[in-house]
Amino acid sequence: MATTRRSFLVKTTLGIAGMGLTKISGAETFPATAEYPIIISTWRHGIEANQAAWEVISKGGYALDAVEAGVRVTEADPGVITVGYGGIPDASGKVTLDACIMDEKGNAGSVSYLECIKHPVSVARLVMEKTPHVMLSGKGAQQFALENGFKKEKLLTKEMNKRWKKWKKEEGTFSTKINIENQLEENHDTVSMLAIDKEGRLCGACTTSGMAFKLHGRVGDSPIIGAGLFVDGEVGGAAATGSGELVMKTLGSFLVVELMRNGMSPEEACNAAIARITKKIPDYHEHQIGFIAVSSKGITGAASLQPGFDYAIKTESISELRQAGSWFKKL
Ligand code: SD4
Repeated sequence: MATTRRSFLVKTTLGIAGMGLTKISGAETFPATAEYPIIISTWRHGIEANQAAWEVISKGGYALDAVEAGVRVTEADPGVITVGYGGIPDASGKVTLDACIMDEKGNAGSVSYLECIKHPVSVARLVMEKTPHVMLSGKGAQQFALENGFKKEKLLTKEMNKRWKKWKKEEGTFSTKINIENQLEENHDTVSMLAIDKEGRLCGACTTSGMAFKLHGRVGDSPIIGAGLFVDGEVGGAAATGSGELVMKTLGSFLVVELMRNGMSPEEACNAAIARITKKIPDYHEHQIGFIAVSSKGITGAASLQPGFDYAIKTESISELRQAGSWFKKL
């Protein structure tokens, strides 16, 4: 895998006595947003997703309806080539989708390796609400969706088919690419959203087409409860984006929420989860990971491994894109 930018480690002491943590540099400093309703989403496509979620929440709606409505916007947008319709296919030319959803009570639903269904997040919600299970995968997930009124649709656009053919000819084997999002190239760019509604109910959702040209059958972190997303309505929620394998090996979102439970702020917890990855995974420098988090009181935080991870925040008074602090700093 080619590393396209030189980076160096920035490690400064966090100042949490005895925790031996490292601080992530480069975060712009914002006043802690201790308010709700609030919505926080990964990447710049989170702005439009937040807007749709806000329409639900501002009218007094449920955070679960809001996160579903929000990420459906990204799923339907062929301009976002890493989520839903128009997503980049796997190595065999098939678009396979992963998604999950979780409510304030800890109920969860998820789908993985789902083909030909445009809104996997809504199927995940049905799994949560209509079955005794948490996760359905592949053909079974598709059958469940069809039985519940979803239609089979072609998700591979002409443009993505062309790109796949080009990739097949020129590369033909999978590789991760750091910070591809900022180079305006395709790779991983999941939308994850956390929202607290007017009644203080915290819910989250996460949906993706996964890594570009992944091996056929590969499932990432996004549909794994505790990896791509975790919500504890009494503590907070967290969600991830980036190289799913690293997030799965460290159960990243669960870790962030547990660190918040033990007293860290959302930002400190995101930083610590990134630090954990650097400690446990030898080739971490070849990947990008981003975490977003919100406490049950509405304080937000984020952190990433490489520079360039941005996330969108929406409250009554603000709608903006913020840059997360990163472990590596751009030279
Ligand atoms: C995955 N985590 O499938 C997803 C991809 C991603 O931003 O998050 N992209 O590994």
